[in-house]
Amino acid sequence: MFISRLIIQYVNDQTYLQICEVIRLEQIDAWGKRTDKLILSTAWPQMKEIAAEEGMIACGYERKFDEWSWLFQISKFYLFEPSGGLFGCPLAMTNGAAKTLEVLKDKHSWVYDKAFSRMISRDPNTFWTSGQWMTEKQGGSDVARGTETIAVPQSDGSYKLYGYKWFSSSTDADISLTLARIVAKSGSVIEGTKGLSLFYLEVRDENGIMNNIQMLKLKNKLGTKQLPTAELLIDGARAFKISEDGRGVASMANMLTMTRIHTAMGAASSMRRMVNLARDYSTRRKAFGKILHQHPLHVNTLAFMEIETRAATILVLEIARLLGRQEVLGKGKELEDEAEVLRLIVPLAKLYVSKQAVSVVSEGLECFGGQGYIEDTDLPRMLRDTQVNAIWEGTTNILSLDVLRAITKSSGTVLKCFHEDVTRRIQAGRSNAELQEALTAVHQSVNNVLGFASKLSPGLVEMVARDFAFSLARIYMGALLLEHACHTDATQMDIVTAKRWCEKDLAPLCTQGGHKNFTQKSMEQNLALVFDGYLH
Ligand code: UCC
Ligand code: FAD
Repeated sequence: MFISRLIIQYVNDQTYLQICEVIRLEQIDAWGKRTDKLILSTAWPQMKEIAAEEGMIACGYERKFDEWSWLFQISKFYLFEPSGGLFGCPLAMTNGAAKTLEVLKDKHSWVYDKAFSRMISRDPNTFWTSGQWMTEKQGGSDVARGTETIAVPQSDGSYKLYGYKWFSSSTDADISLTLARIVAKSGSVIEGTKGLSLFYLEVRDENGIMNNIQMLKLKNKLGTKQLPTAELLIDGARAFKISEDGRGVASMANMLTMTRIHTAMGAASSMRRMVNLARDYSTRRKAFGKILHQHPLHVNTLAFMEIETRAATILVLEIARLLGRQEVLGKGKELEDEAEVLRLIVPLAKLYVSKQAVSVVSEGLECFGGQGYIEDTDLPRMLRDTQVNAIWEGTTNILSLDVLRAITKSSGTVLKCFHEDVTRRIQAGRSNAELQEALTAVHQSVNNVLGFASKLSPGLVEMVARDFAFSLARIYMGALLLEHACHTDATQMDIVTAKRWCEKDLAPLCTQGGHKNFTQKSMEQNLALVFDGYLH
């Protein structure tokens, strides 16, 4: 029922191309009045209705399935996403905002009472979505130095915000969480991360009048065309502080965690959609007198895509399972260790699956030959939309640095928990002769990578961060696939998937150069190489 609704919705709106054509911003009406009216696809508000009725956000918070509720929700999004016309983007931010408000509920009960209940509403008339405004012109990665928006305290306890938000994806959202610096009586602000606080604001009042926010421009983007991403001038918007002073970034971390999970899940689901389409095409298209699937080379290509997709999917679903356990099962050593692992694998999933998806979706286009490049097929749109996952919610490098942050903050216990977790998961494979080689590969890779990291000089850690993170991601996916292949319900293809994944190079960081490639000298060479003949 759920999927068929989406498909009908999709067909009613005819094609994505039409969706893209209709989106525009009408800033001023015929009589000169500023309206900042977004003219979106007709499907867009209907997607909001469907999202509410389906309880896309609600199902995570109603906890109907106890610790399995997040797994249920993320699985539902996995199905929703490829047909959801990118409405998954505002929903991701709504999920993140709901999580943030839920955590802060005791300290900011009225905001929680007002906004949380609307974000988890199943009634389209009361359902609210949220934006997430972090990026300013000066920096989307380096938010601490890049944020110039200020918050002027008002006598009633509220604040007026002034600033310029450079990217706002969910511009039609009802509310937003955003960062700003509080202006002291002296007129000064605190620079850096310690000066940032988190604010809640409503984008429009009950009459639809903008909260002193102007939409200056819709971004002209490579993809995500139907998503209204705008530049916003905030000129005295009424807002409410929902974090301790100077704890804005830390308080927003709950939102980032959730939206990064959504990003990884969305990327995995785009891989699944592409693989399914390419597989189907391979049963219809003929070349050299045979149907495509009769060509072993073509099927080998599809098999690579299938394995990448399975690995990405199992990682995302495991994250959702662990998240549910954290929320519902309370405390204990096992859960504390799981929390450490979860902190690590969320950025790993976001950074790795986003990259995998670009590769798999791109390969998928090629599986359609020339048709894969033709807009009318809607296939190029999929590649464009996939590309963004590596950028928004933190780029690959920034997420790699977040992996380092997680390790540093825990004084290394994260890696210990990671090692134990991987070791435990692959144990089951010991009794399965078919999986021995795979098991050894995971076992050796995790030891090699963690051994490598422990010997790295501090000055080189940042340079290695991305390769290190990629290796950890591949190892963890290998452990999950192996564990899955040992399950009593596992199929022969689950075993094949685990073997193929684990028997490729899980830790190129160590095998392809390793310490040799990451030295002070190679760091200097990198600079010389990149700027060879460019800087004099
Ligand atoms: O792109 C965006 C939305 C697009 C739409 C998304 C839709 C997705 C759905 C798709 C479905 C298809 S919104 C913008 C996203 N922007 C980012 O992700 C920012 C990227 N930059 C970073 O992540 C940076 O690393 C920053 C901003 C976090 C760095 O900030 P700081 O202030 O320089 O970092 P600090 O000083 O290291 O961290 C400040 C505090 C620390 O807490 P305390 O003080 O307790 O030690 C950190 O531990 O924040 C904490 N913290 C975290 N905690 C920082 N990052 C995290 C984290 N990831 N988890 C927990
Ligand atoms: P920069 O920070 O300038 O990064 C440029 C390059 O430098 C990147 O490759 C980066 O990896 C690299 N780099 C930066 N710092 C380091 C470092 N320390 N070490 C190594 N490499 C580094 N933001 C919002 O707040 N809300 C939104 O709703 C939103 N929607 C978006 C929608 C779209 C379609 C897009 C494309 C972006 C959106 N963003 C949004 C902004 C997005 O989150 C940022 O663009 C992103 O976080 C990167 O920031 P930046 O553009 O300033 O890049």
